[in-house]
Parts: sequence; C-alpha cells; structure tokens
Amino acid sequence: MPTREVATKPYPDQRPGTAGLRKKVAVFQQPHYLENFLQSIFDCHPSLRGASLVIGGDGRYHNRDAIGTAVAMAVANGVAKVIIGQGGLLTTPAASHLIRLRGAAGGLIFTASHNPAGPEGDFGVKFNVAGGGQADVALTGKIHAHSRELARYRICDGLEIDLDRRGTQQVEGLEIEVVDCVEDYAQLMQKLFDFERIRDWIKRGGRLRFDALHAATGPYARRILVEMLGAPAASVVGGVPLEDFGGGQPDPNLIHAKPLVEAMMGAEAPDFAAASDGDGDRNLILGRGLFVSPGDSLAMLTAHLDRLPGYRGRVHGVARSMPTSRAADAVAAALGIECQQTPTGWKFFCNLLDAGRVTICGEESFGTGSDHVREKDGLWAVLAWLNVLAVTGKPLAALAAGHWHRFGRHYFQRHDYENLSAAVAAQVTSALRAQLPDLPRREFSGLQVTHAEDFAYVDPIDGSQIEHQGLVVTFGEAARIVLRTSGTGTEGATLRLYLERCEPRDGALERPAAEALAPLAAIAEQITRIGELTGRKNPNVAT
Ligand code: G16
Repeated sequence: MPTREVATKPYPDQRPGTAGLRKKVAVFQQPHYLENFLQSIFDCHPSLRGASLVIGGDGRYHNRDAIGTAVAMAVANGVAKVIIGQGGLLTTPAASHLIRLRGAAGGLIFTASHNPAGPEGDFGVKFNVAGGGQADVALTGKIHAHSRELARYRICDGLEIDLDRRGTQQVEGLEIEVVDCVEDYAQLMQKLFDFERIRDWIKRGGRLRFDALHAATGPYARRILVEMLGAPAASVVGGVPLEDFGGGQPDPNLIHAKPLVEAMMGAEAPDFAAASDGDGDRNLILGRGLFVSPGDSLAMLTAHLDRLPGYRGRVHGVARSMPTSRAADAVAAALGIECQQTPTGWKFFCNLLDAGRVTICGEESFGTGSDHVREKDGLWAVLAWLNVLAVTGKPLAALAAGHWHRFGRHYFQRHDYENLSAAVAAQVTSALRAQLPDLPRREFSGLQVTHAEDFAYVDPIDGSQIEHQGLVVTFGEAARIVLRTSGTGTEGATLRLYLERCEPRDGALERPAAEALAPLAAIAEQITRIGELTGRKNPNVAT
C-alpha cells in the first residue's frame, strides 16, 4: 500500500488547551486539518516509531473517520502496532490503562469530553504519553509550535480496517489489534474494589442508577454494574453510545444531568445515582435527596479510601486542583497525609502519582481518580462510592452529614460566564490582577482578605514552573474566591468564578449551596465586577 507525503499548510489555531485540541467538527473536517496535528504529534514524539500506540474515542460523530486517518498515518510514520477499542470506543481512563498495561508509547483519544457532539458539535484529540498521562505542557507547546511550521504529512493510502471485529490484522508491517474496550478495565476495577461486597449490597436491596448519557461509558456500565455486580439492567440508563449523544450534552452536572438529579430528589429515588461524561473521565455523585459536590466527594473518598481493598495501608496523600474546595485538606490534616494543590488540568497530578506522593486526586470539574491510571476516572468514582456504601452500610446522606459534623462543610459553587469576547474576559482578569496587591487585610461584610495571588506552581518532582493559573482571593480558612479562564471551550472565552465558604462543624450544615454562598457571591461581584464588566446579570451556568 503506497505511503504518500502530502503538502499541507500551517494551522495557527492548533494550540492544545487544558486537555488536548478541541474545536468544532467543521474545523476538524477541513482538508488536512487533523492530519496536520497528528503529524506534529508523530514528529514531536519520535518514541512512537517502532512502538505501540493505543487509539480510541468517545464514539461521537467523526470518531470513526478520525481513527481511520490516525491508523493510516501511524503506518506511514513507522508505528509498529496500534491497539484500538472495538467500534472505536475507549473511555479516557480505559485508554490510559491500556497504555500502561501494554507498555505503549502513547495514545490518541478522540473526544471533546463533555462538549456536545454531532455535525454541528465539537470534536477533539487528547494525546497521552507512555505511562498513561496526558502530554505535559512542554510537549504540547512543542506540538503546537511544530504544527505551525509543518509543510507535509505522511499517510498510507487504501487502508481498510474493520473496527468492529476483535482480533489482529496485519497491514504493511503494522499490527492492528482490535480489543474489547471493557475487558482489561473491568479486571483492573476488580482488583481495586470489593466486588463481592458491592454485589451483596445490591442483593440486599441497595438500589442504584447510572446515566451514561449515551456516551462512552455505556458498555462499561452495562458490563460492570449489571453483568458483574448484578444490578438490574434498568439501573443503567443512556447506556447505548450514540454519535450525537442522543442530542444531549454529556456533562455530568446539575444542569445537564437534570432528570437524574430530579429523580434523586423524589420519593422513589434509589439509594445512589451517578452519571459520567462523553469520554468517561468525569463523574456526578448523588445520594437520595443529596448532591455530593466534587470537592466533598474527593474529601469523603479520601477519608474512606483505606477501607477499600486496592488502597489498604497505602493512602499516602491527596491532591486537588487549586480551584477545588479545601474540604480534602481538612481530611489530609486529620489523617496526617500529604495534601497538594496543583493548577487545573489532570496532567499536573501525574508526577505526584508517579512518585507515590499522592494516591487520590480530584478536581471541582467533576473529576476524581487515583494512582490506578493517569487520568480521572468516572466509573472508578462510582465503584469507589458503591464500595464505601457497602462497607459502611450507611446511606450516603448520613455519611455526608457525619463528614460535615467532623470536618465542617465546604460549600462550593462555580459560576461560568460563557462565550465572552476575548477582550472582555481579559479586561475582567486584568482588573482583578491589578487589585491583588491592595486586597490583603481589607474586609468585606465581616470577611477579611488574608492573601491574594496570581497562582503559580512549581512542580515538586521535576521543578517545572507555570504561572497565571488563576487569581485567588483567600479569606483565611473561611472562604476563597477564584477567577480563571477555561481552557476547554470552543466558542469565545469562558470565565469561571469559583466560590468556597467553609461552615464550621457546629454551624448550619444542611443549607442549599446557593443560599449559603449568596453573601460570598455578592462580595465576589464587589471585588471582581464580573457582572458589571461582562454586562451579564447572571452566569450562564452555576454548578
Ligand atoms: C479537562 C481536563 C481537566 C480539567 C478540565 C478543566 O477536562 O482534563 O483536568 O479540570 O479540563 O476545564 P476548564 O479549563 O474548562 O476549566 P475534560 O474532562 O474536559 O477533559
């Protein structure tokens, strides 16, 4: 089969964001666009030559075409073997696991995560390296710079692969192995969690519901929750992956998973419910009448982790992204373990995980995971919670109440101001940045600013540094306001305002978050003037 060199022009917009490259489908469908970016990866990561590459995606529109292109370019760029999830499906955490399991030199995951899909929707590429983590900032910077200079890419013509047939095919010196997308991942979960106890919890009447939102986790949830753990088939909803995710947005939060949230507030609610996103790395956790915020979920799982088989006697530390609430810090202090604060982006956890400094990590953006892979993992969080429910025998609401009575409650909300012009977003950010030096010791409605900073991070393992990762105004242990620009949007700029207020353990612990945070939201407006400067009365989304 002939390998060709094709002339291409540079695409200056191929700058990877928080997790890979994300654009509208139409942008990816431009001639040579995807090829250009992939060639840049092959050129900047030469260890792929002669090695294995894992390929999969979340099943969204354009997934199969993109996989075809990636395989044709892998042959032409000297990759020895590609391992592909059957039907082109692999969740991001399952891909991370496969990379580790097979000693692959990298992985391509075609997904735009929780963004909408379909011809009018979004598409994306995540590039992970050996060890299973996302490419670091230095490598993505190199890939971007190279993509701007690239003049030619290499591709093999006339390649036909059957993505639906499991097994090995040999093409032009390239071995193509199509694997069951669930099998290896399910085996890993069995090692970490007490399946026997969860099965027993279900047998004794524990009821659960999981909404895969018609995205990649459907086959995983059906196999693990239904076939292996014995939950009734109807426990998994939205379990069939669709190219447009059924027209919905697979964003597991209070807005996009509203039907599930509402069901959990009703009289017929099961004991536990959860949802995941397009590529299966995010999670939403609900108990009967209760939404567990991601920061609380991280804190509570950290507190119970030692009781789960895969983690007994080896909980070394916890890490959270900077905007995530400080609920986990309180648990770490009580357990006497390390607690790290990193910039937003799962890749910043990887060095800490590799070094064994932290065992569990989490982000406010509905991401939780551990050192079992190098990505956040939606179904892992679901199974961890089911295991906690099974070993404690307590309802989720009782566990949460007990936790808050012990540690206090970190009320948390994120307000998103979407699709702003870049100029307006920059104006809000620079106005706050300019004020930072004057904020300490100022008082706002009884809360005193103790610290204000433009968050910078020095990686404790490799010493790499990064600046401007969000503006933080801290009111001691009592509260924080954080402002940062999203790195995952595909339209205009999105500003995120994060509000965190810690209610002491003898305080009002059972209030709705919006109510508990209303005074802090008013202070945030006074300090940032985000509503005034953007001309938006309210954020587009508050989660
Ligand atoms: C990606 C990263 C996450 C990060 C999130 C933040 O998530 O993998 O680590 O927390 O983006 O997004 P933003 O920059 O918009 O706040 P995902 O699930 O979209 O791949």
